[in-house]
This record gives sequence, C-alpha cells and structure tokens, in this order.
Amino acid sequence: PPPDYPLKIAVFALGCFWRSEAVFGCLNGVVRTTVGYCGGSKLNPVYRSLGDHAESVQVEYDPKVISYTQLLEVFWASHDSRQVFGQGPDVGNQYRSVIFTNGTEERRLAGVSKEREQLKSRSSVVVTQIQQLGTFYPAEPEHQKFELKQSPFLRQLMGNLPEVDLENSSLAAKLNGYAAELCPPGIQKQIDAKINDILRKGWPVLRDV
Ligand code: MHO
Repeated sequence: PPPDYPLKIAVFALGCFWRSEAVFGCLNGVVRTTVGYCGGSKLNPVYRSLGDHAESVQVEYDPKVISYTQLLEVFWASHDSRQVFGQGPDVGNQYRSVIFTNGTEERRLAGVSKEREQLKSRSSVVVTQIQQLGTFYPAEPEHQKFELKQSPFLRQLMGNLPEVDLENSSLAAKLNGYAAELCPPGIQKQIDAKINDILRKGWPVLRDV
C-alpha cells in the first residue's frame, strides 16, 4: 500500500533513457519510473523528433526510504558526467547529462554534489547541467521498461501484466533494472534468490521483490 505522506519526484538525464530507467528503478524506495523528454523547448517531442530535449527519467520515490542526496550519488556513479554529448555508442545532445531541480533545496543539493564530483579529478570538467525542472513529456510506451520487455521470461513471471500496469508497477521498475543487470550487487542477488525460490516452489507469479 502507498504511504500516507506524499511521494517525491526527481528527474535526471544521463544518456540513453532505457539504461537510466534501469539504474534508478532498482533502488529500494523508488516506487515508479517513467522515461521521457525534458530540458528543451520543443512542444510534444517524440523519440524520432525530440528537438532540444534530453532523454530523461522521472523517478517517483519515498523520501523516508531514499533521499534526494542518495539519488544524486547514484546519478554520479552511473554515467560519465565529463562527456559533453553522452557516452559510448550514444552520442548527441539528447544524451547530455542534466539534473532537473524542483525548488531551491534540490538546486542547492545538486550544486554541492556537482562541486564534490568535480573535486574528484581536475583533469577534465564536469559538464552536467543543473536546470530548473520544466515539462516532462513521457516517452512512447515501447520505451517504458524497455529492458524488462526484452525478457519474455521475466514478463511471464509477472503474469504478463498489460502495458499500463507495467508502467506503474514498482516490481516492473525493479525487474527492469535486474534485466539490464544494473542493480547494486546486493539487490541483484536478492532478486536472483527470490526468482529461484519461485521457480522451485512453482508459485504462479512474482508479486514483489
Ligand atoms: N544505441 C541505442 C540508443 C537507444 S536510447 C533509447 C539504440 O539501440 O538505438 O537512445
């Protein structure tokens, strides 16, 4: 059941959003994730025409379980913030690194964390932008929980939930990270164990991890 206090929302851009969603979806305290377009001015962006937006992930989290500061730590640890146009095979403005802040406290925390990141090495400059959060445009359904959808096994284990349920599910957010092998080692192992358990006992579906 959802808590009786409000959940919080954080938005980050750190390269291809399939991966970004997997990274944050794994974390305890993250309740829901959505990939989308943010940070630009183009109205109603779509994948093939996202204009000046960055591929982003919106993270809905329980602030009593995970803090904004902890999310920032995961953000820095999960990509190379010193590459202007993203990394690996994904190059371009759409893959830039951005922290979208909502309010002065988030802006302050983001600024402090960026300074700390810069101090780790002077040989290059951290190019991450800190930008006030504007409209977040959710991406097309096929981009939501993309990593999870590559695994028919995991989807079956979840009882082949319809698309909408998948998008809103905490379990799907977590398994999306598990499928991409992007969960912290402890969580990855815990999910392995749970899946093995279910396969052994022959429970119908996985409901929680
Ligand atoms: N290199 C990736 C980028 C996808 S990401 C959603 C691809 O397979 O197209 O931009």
